[in-house]
Amino acid sequence: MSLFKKIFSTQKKESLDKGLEKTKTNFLSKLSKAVVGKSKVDDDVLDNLEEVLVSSDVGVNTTLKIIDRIEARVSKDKYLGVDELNAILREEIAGLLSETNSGIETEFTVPLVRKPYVIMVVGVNGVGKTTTIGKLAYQFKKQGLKVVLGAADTFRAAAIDQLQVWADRVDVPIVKQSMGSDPASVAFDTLSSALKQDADVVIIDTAGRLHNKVNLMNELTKVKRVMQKVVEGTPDEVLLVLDGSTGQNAFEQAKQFTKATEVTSLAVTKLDGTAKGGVVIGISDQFQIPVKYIGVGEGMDDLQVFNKIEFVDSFFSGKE
Ligand SMILES: Nc1nc2c(ncn2[C@@H]2O[C@H](COP(=O)(O)OP(=O)(O)O)[C@@H](O)[C@H]2O)c(=O)[nH]1
Ligand SMILES: [Mg+2]
Repeated sequence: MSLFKKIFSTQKKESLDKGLEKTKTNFLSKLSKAVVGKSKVDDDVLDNLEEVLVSSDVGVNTTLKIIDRIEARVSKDKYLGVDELNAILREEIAGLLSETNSGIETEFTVPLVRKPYVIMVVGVNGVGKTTTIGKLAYQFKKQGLKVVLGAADTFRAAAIDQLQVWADRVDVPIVKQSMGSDPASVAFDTLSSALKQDADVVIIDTAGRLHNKVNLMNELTKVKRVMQKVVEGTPDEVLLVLDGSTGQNAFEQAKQFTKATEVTSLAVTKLDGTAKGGVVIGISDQFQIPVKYIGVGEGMDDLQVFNKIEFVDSFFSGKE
C-alpha cells in the first residue's frame, strides 16, 4: 500500500470510528448488560441479544437471521462462553453482509462507459440529498473528474440556494432555474450543458415529496424521460438518500421509494451523532440495492464509500 493510501485509509478509519461512536457505545453497553451474570450463551442470552439488536435498529428480520446463526453455532459448540459472544456476533454479521453485493467498493469512482455518467439523487426532504451531492462532487472532482450539478429540486428556493453554496464551495458548475420551474426542464438543461462541456459526471438533485406517491412517481418518471432525450439510457444511477438517524423510518422510506421508482444505490447519512447506526446493517441485508455511501458528518470530507468489512470492524471495536 502506498504511503498516501495508508494515510488516507487511516483518516477514513478514524472518521468512521468517530462517526459510529454513539452507536457503538450504546450497542456494546447493552450487549454487556445482556450477558451480565451469565457464563454461557443460553436461551436467555439469545433473547436478550435479540432485544439488543432490535433496539439498535438492526431491524427485526435481520435480527432474526443473526440470532438463527448464533443459535446454530451455540448448538454446535455447547460450551460457548459469553466472552466470545462479541467476536461471534462480529463474524456472523460480517458473514451475513457478505452475502449481499453491498459494500465491496473502497474508492469513489464511476464507470466511465460513456460520458456523462448521470446520477439522479432522490429521497425525502431533509435526509441529506444536497449535502451528499456536494460531498460527492468534491470526491469526484478530487479524482480529476469533471462534474456538473443540476438543481432539479425546484420546490423550495432554499433548496436551489443550498446546492449553489455547495457548487461554489467545491467549485463545480451548476445548472439551475427559478423556484417552481419544471424539474424535468432543469434536468434537460443540465444534461445539455454537461454534453457541451464534455463533463464526466452529472448529479441531479430532486425534491422528494413522499406524501403523494403517485405525484412523486410521475415526476421522477418525467425527469428520467426528458433526460433520455439528451443522453440515451440515463440516469445511470438512481441514488436514494436515507437519514440513518431516523432508524426504522429509513427502512420505511426505502420501501416506499423503491415502489415509486427504480432505485439502484443507497446512501445512509447522519450516522454521526446517532445511536441508530445499526440501521446500516439491516438496510444492507434487507434491500437488494447496495449501500454505496455513508455520511458521517456535515463537512466536505464526511462522506465515505461504504465498505462492509471496515464498517463491521469499526462497529465492534471497543474504545481502546
Ligand atoms: N451530522 C450530519 N448532518 C448531515 C449529514 N448529511 C446531511 N446533514 C445535514 O442534514 C441537513 C439536511 O441536509 P440537506 O442536504 O439539506 O437535505 P435535503 O433536504 O435532502 O437536500 C443539513 O443541515 C445537513 O448539514 C451527515 O452525514 N451528518
Ligand atoms: Mg436539498
